Amino acid sequence: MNSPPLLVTCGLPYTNGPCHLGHLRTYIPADAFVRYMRRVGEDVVFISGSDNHGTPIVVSAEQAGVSPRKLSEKYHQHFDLTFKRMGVIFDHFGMTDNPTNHKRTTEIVEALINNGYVFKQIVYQAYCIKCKRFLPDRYVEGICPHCGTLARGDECDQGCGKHLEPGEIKEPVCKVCGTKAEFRDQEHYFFRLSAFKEYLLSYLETVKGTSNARNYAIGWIKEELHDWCITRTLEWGVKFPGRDDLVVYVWVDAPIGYIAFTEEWAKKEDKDWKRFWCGQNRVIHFIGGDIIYHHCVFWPALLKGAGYGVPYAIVASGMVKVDDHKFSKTRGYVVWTNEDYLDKGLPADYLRYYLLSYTNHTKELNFSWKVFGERINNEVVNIFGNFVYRTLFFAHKEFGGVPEGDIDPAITTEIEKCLKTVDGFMQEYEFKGAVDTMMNLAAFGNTYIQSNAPWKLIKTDKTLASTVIKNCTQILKALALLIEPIMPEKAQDCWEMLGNTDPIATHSITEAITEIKARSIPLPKPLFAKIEESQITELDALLQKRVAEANKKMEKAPTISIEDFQRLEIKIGRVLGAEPVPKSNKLLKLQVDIGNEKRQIVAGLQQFYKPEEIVGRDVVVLTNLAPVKIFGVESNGMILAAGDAASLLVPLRDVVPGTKIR
Ligand code: B3M
Ligand code: ZN
Repeated sequence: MNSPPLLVTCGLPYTNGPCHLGHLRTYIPADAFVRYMRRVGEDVVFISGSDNHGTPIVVSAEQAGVSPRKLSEKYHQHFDLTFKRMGVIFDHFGMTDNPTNHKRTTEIVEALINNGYVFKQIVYQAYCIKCKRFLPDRYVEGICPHCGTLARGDECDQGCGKHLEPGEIKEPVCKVCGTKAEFRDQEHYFFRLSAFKEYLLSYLETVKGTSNARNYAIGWIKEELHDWCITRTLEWGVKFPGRDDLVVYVWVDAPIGYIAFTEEWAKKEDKDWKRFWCGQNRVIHFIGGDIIYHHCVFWPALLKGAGYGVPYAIVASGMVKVDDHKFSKTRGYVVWTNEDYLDKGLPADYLRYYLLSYTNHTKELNFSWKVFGERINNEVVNIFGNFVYRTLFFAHKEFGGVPEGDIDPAITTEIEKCLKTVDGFMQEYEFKGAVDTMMNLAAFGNTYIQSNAPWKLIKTDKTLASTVIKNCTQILKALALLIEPIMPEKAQDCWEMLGNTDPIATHSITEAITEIKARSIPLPKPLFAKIEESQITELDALLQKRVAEANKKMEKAPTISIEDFQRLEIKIGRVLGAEPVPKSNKLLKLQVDIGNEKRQIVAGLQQFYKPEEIVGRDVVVLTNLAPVKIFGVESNGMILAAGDAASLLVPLRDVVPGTKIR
């Protein structure tokens, strides 16, 4: 049997927030790869969908006051539409909450159970006494046991990046109500991931894709391979077989979505999905660099354990920074695909070009509006656009279109060389190399037309001028065919400007070297519009404003020195007497012993404490505060209390009045 079609997938976006640049960094290269492979004759199926389960969605749905299903449907449509607007065209875009995936997940979990890879175990799970519920994954926050950073329940996202098993997190706090959580035991099911250590090591030696994926994964496996808890106490999700109170962990049913979506596509197209997932296959996963562990360790083990074929390649993209800052929605370092880009009237193709050509696929991409504007104007508009316009304008004016004549063999050789280099890069997921090579051909075209100056030749030797322009249109044809995976819309426009009417995507890239036939062409319009500096300034200002607003929201007190602190004199004081301040329903007048003297202090405690509740108690007093008169009563110091209900600070152990706090 000949090799099966390529099945390319993209990591599934969670349905709890809109599409942003971070998503596009994976989706656009995947789409360009698919387009390219099709145009060199591969049969490719391109699959993705939305990830609907897990606590992030439940938490967001609770906050929005809708059901997780409703929220998922809303964002599912949003992603589907946004990807289309960006020219990312899937053959199928499914939902993990749909019946096909519930069924496939159940089948796979049952297979794992039957094959002996699932065991039951008691775990100590964070539990919130106030909310009266267990706190899976993102319901809990605490300290990472590995590196000590503040972490989410299931991963140390700000620190060491490790996956955390239920019960591992230290000092857990309920994310919903802020209460300190306690650990309670609960029965859960585990996947025996440790049994796959040897298998995974040999699998990862041969898996194709980018080296970052392979190398990280091998490093982790050599360290330690823990069994994975694959159940959660949640309502929302795929039920664990035979247990109504448990669902499977979202990272079980999410990747299984890739299979379920293939099934849905196959049904629509009357094809056999098993060809892609059982036995040898050519499944290529495009993912973000933060989910390598899930795709290179957990997922192949799960497939293997359930008797399925394992992925052929894993392609992991580097992270995105914005203005040299870690991508962060809460800090405002984010670029929203619709709101900040498409809705501003910017062409999808510009962002596609920028994302594909900025740096290598596995490296960090640092987005800034300024560099974006510069690169589009200097490269796309000035090099590519210029060559298109000069060639077509001249061809139209002097010859009414593409003239008759032969192509110079040196030009054909140059194009062939370019095709070969681009192919080498694309096969290796080196998109930047491929785009740069295409742009080099455009630059070559510019040099060629400039040095041959057909606008001069036309006056002396019309035949020679016509040969030069014929060669230029041949280069242009090659460029349009080559650039289609990168800038599909602009490539189509260019194709039509060359006098064609059919879709460029139906043409093989190898047609770049077949002679362009003489034909008439319309008067050309500029293919690309320059991005105005004022627009860049405006877009950048919007970003800066968002960052400033985020900063304000999270505003922290400025750092002070130890000397600053030492200027405060804080002592333990014993309350000797307390009575209401006349005519005030908030204030109490206190007499406080602070060691070597007695102070009168007015404090806003009347609503929270009866005088007899605090007389005799030791409290914390700021003693060097300048005296003031409140309601005509002198106050000489301040009693320290916390929160809206003025909870008084008290020493944990006995100390004598006047003891300094340092
Ligand atoms: N929904 C998103 C992420 O962690 C997650 C991907 C699932 S891929 C099967 O990036
Ligand atoms: Zn709680």
